[in-house]
Amino acid sequence: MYGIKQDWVLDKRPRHFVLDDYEGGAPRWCAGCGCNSILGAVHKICRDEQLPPEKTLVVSGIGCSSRFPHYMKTYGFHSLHGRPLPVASGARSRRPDLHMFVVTGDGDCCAIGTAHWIHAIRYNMKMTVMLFDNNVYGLTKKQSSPTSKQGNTTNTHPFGAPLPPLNPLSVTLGITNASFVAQTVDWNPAHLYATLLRAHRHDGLSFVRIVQRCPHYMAGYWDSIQHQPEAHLVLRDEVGVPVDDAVARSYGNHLDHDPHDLAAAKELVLREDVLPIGLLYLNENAARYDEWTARGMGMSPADKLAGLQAELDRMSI
Ligand SMILES: Cc1ncc(C[n+]2csc(CCOP(=O)(O)OP(=O)(O)O)c2C)c(N)n1
Repeated sequence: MYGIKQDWVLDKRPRHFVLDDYEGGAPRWCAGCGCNSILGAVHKICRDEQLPPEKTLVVSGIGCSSRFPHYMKTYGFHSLHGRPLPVASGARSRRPDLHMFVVTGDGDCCAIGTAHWIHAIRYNMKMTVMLFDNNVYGLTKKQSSPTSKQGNTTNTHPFGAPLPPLNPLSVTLGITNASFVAQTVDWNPAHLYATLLRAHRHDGLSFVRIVQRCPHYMAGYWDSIQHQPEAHLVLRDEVGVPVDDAVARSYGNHLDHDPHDLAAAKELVLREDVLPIGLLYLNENAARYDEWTARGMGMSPADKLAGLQAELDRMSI
Protein backbone atom coordinates (compact mmCIF):
# COMPACT_ATOMS: atom_id res chain seq x y z
CA MET A 1 0.00 0.00 0.00
CA TYR A 2 1.19 3.48 -0.91
CA GLY A 3 0.93 6.67 1.16
CA ILE A 4 2.09 7.71 4.58
CA LYS A 5 1.54 5.22 7.35
CA GLN A 6 -0.93 6.30 10.02
CA ASP A 7 1.53 5.75 12.85
CA TRP A 8 4.41 7.56 11.07
CA VAL A 9 6.13 10.16 13.25
CA LEU A 10 8.60 12.80 12.19
CA ASP A 11 11.92 12.04 13.81
CA LYS A 12 13.30 15.53 14.48
CA ARG A 13 16.88 15.06 15.55
CA PRO A 14 18.61 17.77 17.55
CA ARG A 15 20.91 19.72 15.23
CA HIS A 16 24.45 20.59 16.13
CA PHE A 17 26.42 22.89 13.86
CA VAL A 18 30.17 22.76 13.36
CA LEU A 19 32.45 25.28 11.61
CA ASP A 20 32.07 23.44 8.34
CA ASP A 21 28.36 24.30 8.34
CA TYR A 22 29.25 27.99 7.91
CA GLU A 23 32.37 27.86 5.73
CA GLY A 24 31.56 28.72 2.11
CA GLY A 25 33.98 28.95 -0.81
CA ALA A 26 37.74 29.37 -0.32
CA PRO A 27 38.45 33.08 0.27
CA ARG A 28 40.23 34.91 -2.56
CA TRP A 29 41.58 37.65 -0.33
CA CYS A 30 45.35 38.30 -0.22
CA ALA A 31 47.44 36.47 2.38
CA GLY A 32 47.59 38.65 5.48
CA CYS A 33 44.45 40.63 4.56
CA GLY A 34 42.47 41.46 7.70
CA CYS A 35 39.30 40.17 6.03
CA ASN A 36 40.54 36.61 6.67
CA SER A 37 40.62 36.97 10.44
CA ILE A 38 37.24 38.72 10.53
CA LEU A 39 35.73 35.87 8.50
CA GLY A 40 37.21 33.37 10.97
CA ALA A 41 35.68 35.26 13.90
CA VAL A 42 32.22 35.32 12.28
CA HIS A 43 32.40 31.59 11.48
CA LYS A 44 33.20 30.90 15.14
CA ILE A 45 30.41 33.14 16.42
CA CYS A 46 27.89 31.34 14.20
CA ARG A 47 29.13 27.99 15.54
CA ASP A 48 29.30 29.06 19.19
CA GLU A 49 25.86 30.67 19.07
CA GLN A 50 24.55 27.68 17.05
CA LEU A 51 22.89 29.96 14.49
CA PRO A 52 20.88 27.87 12.02
CA PRO A 53 22.56 28.56 8.63
CA GLU A 54 19.18 28.84 6.93
CA LYS A 55 18.21 31.57 9.42
CA THR A 56 21.41 33.58 8.98
CA LEU A 57 21.84 36.37 6.44
CA VAL A 58 25.04 38.22 5.52
CA VAL A 59 24.59 41.37 3.43
CA SER A 60 27.47 43.28 1.86
CA GLY A 61 28.07 46.16 -0.54
CA ILE A 62 30.88 46.15 -3.12
CA GLY A 63 34.60 45.99 -2.37
CA CYS A 64 37.21 43.37 -1.48
CA SER A 65 35.66 43.05 1.98
CA SER A 66 32.19 42.74 0.47
CA ARG A 67 33.07 39.36 -1.05
CA PHE A 68 32.37 38.08 2.47
CA PRO A 69 28.93 36.46 1.83
CA HIS A 70 30.55 34.14 -0.77
CA TYR A 71 32.60 32.61 2.01
CA MET A 72 29.64 31.89 4.26
CA LYS A 73 27.41 28.83 3.88
CA THR A 74 24.38 30.88 4.94
CA TYR A 75 22.06 33.17 2.99
CA GLY A 76 23.95 36.08 1.51
CA PHE A 77 23.34 39.20 -0.54
CA HIS A 78 26.32 40.82 -2.34
CA SER A 79 24.49 44.02 -3.13
CA LEU A 80 25.47 47.34 -4.76
CA HIS A 81 28.26 49.72 -3.81
CA GLY A 82 27.15 51.64 -0.71
CA ARG A 83 23.81 49.85 -0.46
CA PRO A 84 24.17 47.00 2.06
CA LEU A 85 22.36 48.91 4.78
CA PRO A 86 19.13 49.64 2.87
CA VAL A 87 19.09 46.02 1.66
CA ALA A 88 19.62 44.75 5.20
CA SER A 89 17.04 47.16 6.64
CA GLY A 90 14.51 45.99 4.08
CA ALA A 91 15.16 42.35 4.95
CA ARG A 92 15.01 43.04 8.66
CA SER A 93 11.79 45.03 8.42
CA ARG A 94 9.85 41.82 7.66
CA ARG A 95 12.18 39.11 8.97
CA PRO A 96 12.59 39.44 12.74
CA ASP A 97 13.59 35.76 12.81
CA LEU A 98 16.91 36.13 10.97
CA HIS A 99 20.40 36.58 12.40
CA MET A 100 21.91 39.36 10.36
CA PHE A 101 25.47 40.53 9.69
CA VAL A 102 26.35 43.45 7.43
CA VAL A 103 29.77 43.86 5.80
CA THR A 104 30.77 47.28 4.52
CA GLY A 105 34.12 48.84 3.58
CA ASP A 106 35.19 52.40 4.42
CA GLY A 107 34.55 53.43 0.82
CA ASP A 108 31.26 51.56 0.77
CA CYS A 109 29.97 52.98 4.07
CA CYS A 110 31.68 56.34 4.52
CA ALA A 111 31.66 57.61 0.92
CA ILE A 112 28.96 56.39 -1.47
CA GLY A 113 26.84 54.87 1.31
CA THR A 114 26.93 57.75 3.78
CA ALA A 115 23.25 58.69 3.65
CA HIS A 116 22.25 55.07 4.24
CA TRP A 117 24.72 54.75 7.11
CA ILE A 118 23.18 57.74 8.92
CA HIS A 119 19.61 56.52 8.56
CA ALA A 120 20.39 52.88 9.37
CA ILE A 121 22.01 53.96 12.64
CA ARG A 122 18.92 56.00 13.47
CA TYR A 123 16.57 53.13 12.51
CA ASN A 124 18.40 50.91 15.00
CA MET A 125 17.13 47.68 13.45
CA LYS A 126 18.67 44.55 14.92
CA MET A 127 21.81 43.65 12.92
CA THR A 128 25.57 43.53 13.40
CA VAL A 129 27.26 46.06 11.14
CA MET A 130 30.99 45.53 10.59
CA LEU A 131 32.92 48.43 9.09
CA PHE A 132 36.06 46.99 7.51
CA ASP A 133 38.19 50.13 7.75
CA ASN A 134 41.47 49.67 5.84
CA ASN A 135 41.60 53.40 4.99
CA VAL A 136 41.68 52.68 1.25
CA TYR A 137 39.61 51.50 -1.70
CA GLY A 138 41.12 48.03 -2.12
CA LEU A 139 39.07 46.49 -4.91
CA THR A 140 39.59 49.41 -7.28
CA LYS A 141 43.33 49.40 -6.57
CA LYS A 142 44.29 52.04 -4.05
CA GLN A 143 42.25 55.22 -4.19
CA SER A 144 41.93 57.47 -1.14
CA SER A 145 38.89 56.77 1.00
CA PRO A 146 37.26 59.32 3.33
CA THR A 147 39.10 57.66 6.24
CA SER A 148 42.58 57.79 4.63
CA LYS A 149 45.06 59.68 6.79
CA GLN A 150 46.10 63.13 5.60
CA GLY A 151 49.27 62.87 3.54
CA ASN A 152 48.79 59.20 2.68
CA THR A 153 49.76 58.59 -0.94
CA THR A 154 47.30 56.78 -3.17
CA ASN A 155 46.55 56.64 -6.88
CA THR A 156 44.03 59.46 -6.57
CA HIS A 157 46.38 61.54 -4.39
CA PRO A 158 49.95 60.68 -5.47
CA PHE A 159 51.25 63.67 -3.48
CA GLY A 160 49.29 62.72 -0.37
CA ALA A 161 45.63 62.93 0.69
CA PRO A 162 45.01 66.65 1.19
CA LEU A 163 42.22 66.51 3.78
CA PRO A 164 42.03 65.29 7.36
CA PRO A 165 40.18 61.96 7.57
CA LEU A 166 36.56 61.52 8.50
CA ASN A 167 36.27 59.70 11.84
CA PRO A 168 33.62 56.99 11.40
CA LEU A 169 33.17 56.62 15.14
CA SER A 170 32.60 60.33 15.84
CA VAL A 171 30.10 60.40 12.99
CA THR A 172 28.23 57.37 14.30
CA LEU A 173 28.20 58.70 17.86
CA GLY A 174 26.71 61.94 16.55
CA ILE A 175 23.71 60.22 14.96
CA THR A 176 20.40 60.34 16.81
CA ASN A 177 19.33 57.01 18.32
CA ALA A 178 22.73 55.24 18.00
CA SER A 179 22.60 52.27 20.34
CA PHE A 180 25.89 50.34 20.16
CA VAL A 181 29.26 51.59 18.95
CA ALA A 182 32.47 49.61 19.35
CA GLN A 183 35.99 49.37 17.95
CA THR A 184 38.37 46.46 17.53
CA VAL A 185 41.37 45.42 15.42
CA ASP A 186 41.76 42.54 12.97
CA TRP A 187 45.14 41.51 14.44
CA ASN A 188 43.91 40.44 17.85
CA PRO A 189 41.60 37.45 17.27
CA ALA A 190 40.51 37.24 20.91
CA HIS A 191 39.39 40.87 21.09
CA LEU A 192 37.90 40.75 17.61
CA TYR A 193 35.83 37.69 18.49
CA ALA A 194 34.70 39.07 21.85
CA THR A 195 33.67 42.39 20.30
CA LEU A 196 31.71 40.84 17.46
CA LEU A 197 30.02 38.36 19.79
CA ARG A 198 28.98 41.17 22.14
CA ALA A 199 27.74 43.11 19.12
CA HIS A 200 25.77 40.13 17.83
CA ARG A 201 24.01 39.77 21.19
CA HIS A 202 22.96 43.43 21.28
CA ASP A 203 19.24 44.07 20.76
CA GLY A 204 19.43 46.71 18.08
CA LEU A 205 21.95 47.86 15.49
CA SER A 206 25.51 47.29 16.63
CA PHE A 207 28.15 49.24 14.73
CA VAL A 208 31.69 47.90 14.98
CA ARG A 209 34.60 49.67 13.35
CA ILE A 210 37.29 47.09 12.69
CA VAL A 211 40.71 48.55 12.00
CA GLN A 212 41.78 46.36 9.11
CA ARG A 213 45.06 45.70 7.33
CA CYS A 214 45.45 45.78 3.56
CA PRO A 215 48.91 44.26 3.10
CA HIS A 216 48.81 44.75 -0.65
CA TYR A 217 48.16 48.49 -0.97
CA MET A 218 48.84 49.69 2.58
CA ALA A 219 51.74 47.50 3.71
CA GLY A 220 53.01 48.63 7.11
CA TYR A 221 50.32 51.31 7.42
CA TRP A 222 49.10 50.14 10.85
CA ASP A 223 52.50 48.92 12.11
CA SER A 224 52.87 51.77 14.61
CA ILE A 225 49.76 50.47 16.37
CA GLN A 226 49.81 46.74 15.63
CA HIS A 227 53.36 46.20 16.87
CA GLN A 228 53.07 48.47 19.89
CA PRO A 229 50.88 46.98 22.61
CA GLU A 230 50.91 50.29 24.50
CA ALA A 231 49.25 51.97 21.52
CA HIS A 232 46.02 50.10 22.36
CA LEU A 233 43.67 51.21 25.14
CA VAL A 234 41.42 48.35 26.27
CA LEU A 235 38.04 49.60 27.49
CA ARG A 236 36.54 47.69 30.39
CA ASP A 237 33.07 47.62 31.86
CA GLU A 238 30.70 44.95 33.16
CA VAL A 239 28.33 45.41 30.21
CA GLY A 240 31.10 46.03 27.69
CA VAL A 241 33.31 43.69 25.70
CA PRO A 242 34.61 40.99 28.07
CA VAL A 243 38.39 41.13 28.43
CA ASP A 244 39.88 37.67 28.73
CA ASP A 245 43.39 36.76 29.92
CA ALA A 246 44.76 36.65 26.38
CA VAL A 247 43.70 40.25 25.70
CA ALA A 248 44.71 41.44 29.16
CA ARG A 249 48.17 39.92 28.68
CA SER A 250 48.60 41.39 25.18
CA TYR A 251 47.78 44.95 26.12
CA GLY A 252 48.76 46.71 29.34
CA ASN A 253 46.74 49.93 28.93
CA HIS A 254 43.26 49.52 30.36
CA LEU A 255 40.54 52.04 31.11
CA ASP A 256 37.32 51.66 33.09
CA HIS A 257 34.83 53.28 30.75
CA ASP A 258 31.08 53.54 31.29
CA PRO A 259 29.64 52.97 27.80
CA HIS A 260 26.47 54.84 28.78
CA ASP A 261 28.50 58.06 28.92
CA LEU A 262 28.14 59.52 25.42
CA ALA A 263 30.32 62.56 26.11
CA ALA A 264 33.17 60.34 27.35
CA ALA A 265 32.80 58.10 24.27
CA LYS A 266 33.00 61.13 21.97
CA GLU A 267 36.20 62.26 23.68
CA LEU A 268 37.72 58.77 23.55
CA VAL A 269 37.32 58.36 19.80
CA LEU A 270 39.24 61.57 19.18
CA ARG A 271 42.34 60.37 21.02
CA GLU A 272 45.36 60.11 18.78
CA ASP A 273 47.87 58.85 21.36
CA VAL A 274 46.10 55.48 21.73
CA LEU A 275 43.52 53.42 19.87
CA PRO A 276 40.58 52.72 22.22
CA ILE A 277 39.22 49.19 21.66
CA GLY A 278 36.05 47.75 23.16
CA LEU A 279 32.54 49.07 23.70
CA LEU A 280 32.48 52.85 23.38
CA TYR A 281 28.78 53.53 23.61
CA LEU A 282 25.64 51.64 24.58
CA ASN A 283 22.01 52.71 24.83
CA GLU A 284 19.78 49.73 25.50
CA ASN A 285 16.68 51.93 25.41
CA ALA A 286 17.05 53.32 21.89
CA ALA A 287 13.83 52.97 19.86
CA ARG A 288 13.81 50.15 17.26
CA TYR A 289 12.25 50.82 13.88
CA ASP A 290 12.12 47.08 13.08
CA GLU A 291 9.64 46.61 15.94
CA TRP A 292 7.41 49.14 14.19
CA THR A 293 7.86 47.79 10.64
CA ALA A 294 7.07 44.25 11.76
CA ARG A 295 3.65 45.26 13.07
CA GLY A 296 0.76 43.41 11.53
CA MET A 297 2.93 40.56 10.33
CA GLY A 298 0.68 38.00 11.96
CA MET A 299 -2.47 39.33 10.24
CA SER A 300 -4.33 36.91 8.00
CA PRO A 301 -4.81 37.85 4.32
CA ALA A 302 -8.53 38.28 5.00
CA ASP A 303 -7.86 40.72 7.86
CA LYS A 304 -5.41 42.65 5.69
CA LEU A 305 -7.98 42.91 2.92
CA ALA A 306 -10.67 44.00 5.36
CA GLY A 307 -8.34 46.69 6.77
CA LEU A 308 -7.57 47.93 3.28
CA GLN A 309 -11.24 47.97 2.39
CA ALA A 310 -12.07 49.95 5.53
CA GLU A 311 -9.43 52.55 4.63
CA LEU A 312 -10.76 52.81 1.06
CA ASP A 313 -14.28 53.25 2.40
CA ARG A 314 -13.06 56.14 4.49
CA MET A 315 -12.02 57.92 1.30
CA SER A 316 -15.31 57.39 -0.54
CA ILE A 317 -17.29 60.56 -1.27
C1 LIG B 1 28.11 52.91 -8.06
C2 LIG B 1 29.53 52.44 -8.05
N1 LIG B 1 30.52 53.34 -7.97
C3 LIG B 1 31.80 52.93 -7.95
C4 LIG B 1 32.10 51.60 -8.01
C5 LIG B 1 33.55 51.15 -8.03
N2 LIG B 1 33.97 50.63 -6.75
C6 LIG B 1 33.86 49.30 -6.49
S1 LIG B 1 34.45 48.91 -4.99
C7 LIG B 1 34.90 50.51 -4.68
C8 LIG B 1 35.57 50.92 -3.40
C9 LIG B 1 35.85 49.81 -2.46
O1 LIG B 1 36.48 50.29 -1.32
P1 LIG B 1 35.98 49.86 0.13
O2 LIG B 1 34.52 50.04 0.26
O3 LIG B 1 36.80 50.63 1.11
O4 LIG B 1 36.25 48.31 0.19
P2 LIG B 1 37.60 47.46 0.12
O5 LIG B 1 37.77 47.05 -1.33
O6 LIG B 1 38.75 48.31 0.58
O7 LIG B 1 37.33 46.30 1.00
C10 LIG B 1 34.55 51.33 -5.76
C11 LIG B 1 34.80 52.79 -5.81
C12 LIG B 1 31.03 50.68 -8.09
N3 LIG B 1 31.23 49.36 -8.12
N4 LIG B 1 29.77 51.13 -8.09
